[in-house]
Amino acid sequence: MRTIFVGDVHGCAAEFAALLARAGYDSAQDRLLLTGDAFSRGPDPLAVWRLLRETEAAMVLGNHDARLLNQLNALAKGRKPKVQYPDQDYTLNQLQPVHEEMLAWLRQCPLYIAEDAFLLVHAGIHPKRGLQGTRRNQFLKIRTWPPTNDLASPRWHDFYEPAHPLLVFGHDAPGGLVVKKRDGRPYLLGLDSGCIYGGQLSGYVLEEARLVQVESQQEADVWRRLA
Ligand SMILES: [Mn+2]
Repeated sequence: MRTIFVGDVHGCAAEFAALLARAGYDSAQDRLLLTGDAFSRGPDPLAVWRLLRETEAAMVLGNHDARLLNQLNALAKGRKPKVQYPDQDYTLNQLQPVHEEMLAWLRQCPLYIAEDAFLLVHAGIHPKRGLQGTRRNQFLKIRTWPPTNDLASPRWHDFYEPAHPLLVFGHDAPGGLVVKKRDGRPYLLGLDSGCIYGGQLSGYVLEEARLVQVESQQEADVWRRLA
């Protein structure tokens, strides 16, 4: 069995499918683990959903997924969901046929997945307090350390002392792909390489220590303008 990590898909279904092909994904032998933020913002969240279900992928909850979960919860209760930007209306409309099952699925997505060989989170962990000392909002949104909105600041992982064989995260498209190695093997992998902003979709095959990337088919900044 192989474990294939996939970075933040953000509704980029064609790139997701291309990445699986490039990684040689085989449903009989491989499992998929996603860094979260799979649906929001991009062109085809419904096709991403179908691919996720078809492959029985698992995912940690991202900040966009947490918001989508709140919105789907509101809709399920007959309330109007809180929508901040037009791209969120688009995502909700596209996902209309699967709102109910997606709500149930998102509810069971954890904030982290920890196994002997790796730790998977969406944004990161508290660099000093570690996994157990990380709060929900930090799992979902941490980027810089100390926490600030300044994208030029050092990242949480610049202060992280490796405590897991491999820590995989997403969320930080501005920071780009991060690969930190020890003894020739990655111990820290940031897989959000900004597919939705015209960058790449990144994945990693654990057993082969192999990074897999496909080019984005999105035009830079189209989806940023809607957000
Ligand atoms: Mn995110």
